[in-house]
Amino acid sequence: MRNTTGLKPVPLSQVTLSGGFWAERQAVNRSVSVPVEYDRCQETGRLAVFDLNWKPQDSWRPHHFYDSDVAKWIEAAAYSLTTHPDPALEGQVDAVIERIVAAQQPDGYLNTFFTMMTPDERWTNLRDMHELYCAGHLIEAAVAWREATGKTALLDALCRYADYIGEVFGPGEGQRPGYPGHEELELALVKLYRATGEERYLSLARFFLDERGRQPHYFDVEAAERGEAPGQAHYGHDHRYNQSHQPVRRQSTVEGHAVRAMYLYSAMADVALETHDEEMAAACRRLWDNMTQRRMYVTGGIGSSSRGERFTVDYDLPNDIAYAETCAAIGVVFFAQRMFLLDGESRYIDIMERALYNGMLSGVSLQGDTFFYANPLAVDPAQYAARPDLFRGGVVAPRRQAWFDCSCCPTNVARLLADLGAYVAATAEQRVYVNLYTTGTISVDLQEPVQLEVETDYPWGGRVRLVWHGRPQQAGLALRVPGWCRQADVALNGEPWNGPYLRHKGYLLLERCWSEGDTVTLDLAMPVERVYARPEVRADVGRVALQRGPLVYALESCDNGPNLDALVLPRDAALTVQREPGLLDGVVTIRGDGWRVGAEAGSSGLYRKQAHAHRGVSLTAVPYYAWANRDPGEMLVWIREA
Ligand code: FUB
Ligand code: ZN
Repeated sequence: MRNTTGLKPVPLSQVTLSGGFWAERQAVNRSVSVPVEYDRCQETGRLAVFDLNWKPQDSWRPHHFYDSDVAKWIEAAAYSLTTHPDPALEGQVDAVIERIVAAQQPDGYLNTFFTMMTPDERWTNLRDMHELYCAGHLIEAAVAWREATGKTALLDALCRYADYIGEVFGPGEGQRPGYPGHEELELALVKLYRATGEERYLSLARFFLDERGRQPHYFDVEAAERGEAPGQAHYGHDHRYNQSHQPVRRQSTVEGHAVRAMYLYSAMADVALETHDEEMAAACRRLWDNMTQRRMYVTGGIGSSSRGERFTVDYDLPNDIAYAETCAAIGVVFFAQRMFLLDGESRYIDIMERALYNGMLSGVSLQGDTFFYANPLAVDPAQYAARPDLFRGGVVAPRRQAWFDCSCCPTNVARLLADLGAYVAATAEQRVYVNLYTTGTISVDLQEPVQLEVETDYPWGGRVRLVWHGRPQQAGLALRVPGWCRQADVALNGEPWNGPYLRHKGYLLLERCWSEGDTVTLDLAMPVERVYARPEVRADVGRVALQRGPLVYALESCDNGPNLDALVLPRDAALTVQREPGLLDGVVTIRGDGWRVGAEAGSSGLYRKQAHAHRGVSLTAVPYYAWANRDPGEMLVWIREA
């Protein structure tokens, strides 16, 4: 049995982010994103649905997963209030919760779309209609709200709903052997189990996982009951689309809709962890390896195809038509955290960090009021405008947008950013693991209480200073050495560390009797790195990406002129970094000398027989997450290399 690490995340309430990179992003999230998302939920009827009185003449129409957007907004507000109390926001959430609770039906059912629009169709189309998905998001919101405020009205309502779901679904006589078409409820039930201690929620989560992909196939059976022709595929997709093509324990390649997949695998890892289920854990590890070794962008984005928002085949990672939904990168963060808890290896956090700093963070503007749904790695706005069919116009744009018809991403970003403290550190017995380096404090109870004060300029610089506060005690401090880092030096109280240390599963494990004021300085060498994809990734052959620390960089046309594909970076070009406090809320830029192809004047004709001339140019790259915050233009991650 491998999954016995005993690791527990340090809860959000015990971590403060007091300055630096993530604290700044959280401040924007709190002061801009959370309020604007409330307004947009209000303007679009997402709040009003809970009043159950929609009329055809209303300016909006209920949608079958509107409930989930409001639930994610509540979660964002709950996490934000945990670290930054705000009575006005709390009152606003309380008022929303009152409307939600009032929408609950006498039998416990709680779904606005079905209650209002199709009351006779409850549970008739689990495959497409997101009933169980919405239930999951409401449960997550209820747990978060109880944890943030101690208030139980929403949790009580959602326990009733979960109990009702547990009556409808299950292996017993008269119960349905169904499961969510869009996974989400499974991981929410594990959260509900942890919040209440009620084993039945964990069992229900495991039931849903183990029913998935069994024969006779539930989605085929229910489709036949709806009178659909056998084999009629969901939006043209097969059972892979929702990961029901095989029992989950047998799956070994990441398939289908990427967000669904991440929520499923997260729940599988949760159940593996809670029940010491080694077979389930092994499936999670296989899926993780397949995803990270073959089907993930360098930004941590996943799900390369806009059609079906899904995974395709190994190494199919096109850049310009990359879908890489923001929610999918968020799902990677969820899955990574659970894999870390399962196995205690830092490689999972490496991927979490990749997704956080790149594919997730690109989803929100620096101002916090506009969002990307898709996160391509190469953008030419003219092409986007001309070919909306190819790029699914609307969700992929050279500019972030205020909201979407299907607006799952904005509230997902808000809830993750507000909850970021919960990903910073973990404990196992007498050991503190520091996973994300960010200025603030981490408070934990080992044999004695400890407060770790962390100060760092990360991700701009690799120095991290950690001060131990607390009574003397023998303990371990496990400092993550990021996978991108080739040289990590550590000092204690100003002297190079000369005590024993272990490199353990990617951590620098410092064991000693710690005393008040002991100061550890970790220096992570952070040069610019050139990153190459394996040649099977056709889109990246002959190209290089620039990375410094956890940040992947991109060229933008506002710095480099139009047609970024005509730029070439010689392999031996020196790359320099510059701190630019006035640019893009303060970034480090990377510069190097390269060439521009085809710079000759007066060249005419589409094709010619002479090779084009090259002109020397200086290239400037900015962090990928910060692209599209200036004049709209082109962007490119994978640069041609000579
Ligand atoms: O279907 C609910 C959410 O909307 C999914 O998670 C996203 O991919 C988007 O399709
Ligand atoms: Zn989304």
